[in-house]
Amino acid sequence: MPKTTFIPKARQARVIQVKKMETTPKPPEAPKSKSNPWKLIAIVVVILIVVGVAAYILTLPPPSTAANVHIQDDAACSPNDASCLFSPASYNATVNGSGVVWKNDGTINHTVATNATQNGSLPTFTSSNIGHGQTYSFSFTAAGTYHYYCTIHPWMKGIVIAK
Ligand SMILES: [Cu+2]
Repeated sequence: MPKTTFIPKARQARVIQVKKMETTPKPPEAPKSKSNPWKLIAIVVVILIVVGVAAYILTLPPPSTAANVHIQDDAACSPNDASCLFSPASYNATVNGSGVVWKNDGTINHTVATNATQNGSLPTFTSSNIGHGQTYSFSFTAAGTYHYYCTIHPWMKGIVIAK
């Protein structure tokens, strides 16, 4: 059974009054000024430029992750696994230039450590574990050929030639 709302007479009159007020014709709106299509195009172009520049900036790799030597692996690195390596195996660095950056593009931890036996009196360095996506950098201050390897996977070897 539908609900019927009881409206007292006095209120009914008011409702009618309000309804009457609503039906009064609205004054005609002021004619809209014709929008300039070039203005719209200019706004769209500006938005596209802003979005484009933002997208470009966001896709740029942060400078800290710019790597010189990439560490790669197959997630296993069983002994003498050739797919676990430093790329390039030999890298030319500038003495007192910007440091050489190793980046782990693999999935498991690696290290970068100088082979003191092969390098003689050259400065030494040993990184801590470099996890997936992490970097390690070393600045070369003495010219020479630096043999290095991964302490976790000692068959992974590389060379930095600092000149
Ligand atoms: Cu390793």
